[in-house]
Amino acid sequence: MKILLVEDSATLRHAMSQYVLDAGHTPLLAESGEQALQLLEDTPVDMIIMDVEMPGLNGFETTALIREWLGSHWIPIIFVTGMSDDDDYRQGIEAGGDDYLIKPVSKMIITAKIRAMERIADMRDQLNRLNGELEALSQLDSLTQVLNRRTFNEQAEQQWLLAGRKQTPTCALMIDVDHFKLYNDHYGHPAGDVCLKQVTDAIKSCLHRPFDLLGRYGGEEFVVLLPETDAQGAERVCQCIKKAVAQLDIEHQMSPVERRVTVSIGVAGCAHPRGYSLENVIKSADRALYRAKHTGRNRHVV
Ligand code: GH3
Ligand code: MG
Ligand code: MG
Ligand code: MG
Ligand code: MG
Repeated sequence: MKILLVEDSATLRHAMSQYVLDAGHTPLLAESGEQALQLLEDTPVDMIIMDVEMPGLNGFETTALIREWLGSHWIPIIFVTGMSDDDDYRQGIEAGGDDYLIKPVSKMIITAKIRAMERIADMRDQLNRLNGELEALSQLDSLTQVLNRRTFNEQAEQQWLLAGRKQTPTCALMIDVDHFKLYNDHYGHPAGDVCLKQVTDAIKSCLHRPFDLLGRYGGEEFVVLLPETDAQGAERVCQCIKKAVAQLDIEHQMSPVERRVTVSIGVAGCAHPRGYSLENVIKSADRALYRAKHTGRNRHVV
């Protein structure tokens, strides 16, 4: 760990710096609160050991400023001070300190306190990692691992606004598996799940750009947003998806369309998006999908 020592007495600074080194960490030194703040601007540290009585900013003031500056990023701050009143102790904790040691402090105590704070910092890291994983999970549909409806809407809205500003054509596709209820009824729900995953992969294989968005909109319904794509581009993507689904060659004996799984696609919004809301374009893709269903399925309709 990088440990910042803020201490105006040169003797103490060097003694503590040796303790920190002996404990296997890297000491960084500041003679004043001001110097500490300056150093923190371009050097991330893992822990701070802070004197209280110093010329200029005192340790409490410095700590309060550091806490404000770091926001929700917590690092341990330990006061080491000659001020031994109960009220000083209270003030130190109030200012944002995590521990309060009264001078003289032995090497053993400092080493043990560093170890205790290190353990808490490890827990913080673990929590942050878990939070990151949860955040990622909460954006995805658990079966297909594509964006869930909420996240699709959020990200699509951003792309849509950008497309409006840049006046670039953007298309939306609604994709729905044909006669999927019959598929489930005949092959069972678990087989239906496998089928949905395969259809997802087929759709994905036709989306090549990092800003193309794919979401699971409902049970067997997917939605795609294609920024910077005109009607011809959308046509190519639809052909690709139909071909990729056909190549999956998933048997569907009960389907009156074909004896394999097919999809219908509704396309909308390919003109430049000024004046249209994303919601309207998706509704319009849904209406086109309805027409695809009612004109025989296994097709795309604009
Ligand atoms: P259409 O061609 O008109 O779209 O007919 P359909 O049978 O596909 O449409 P319908 O909306 O009647 O049925 C959709 C079916 O999708 C019903 C539902 O049980 C199934 N489904 C929805 N979500 C899942 C899922 O996560 N897994 C499985 N296996 N089935 C699902
Ligand atoms: Mg001092
Ligand atoms: Mg339906
Ligand atoms: Mg369907
Ligand atoms: Mg449906």
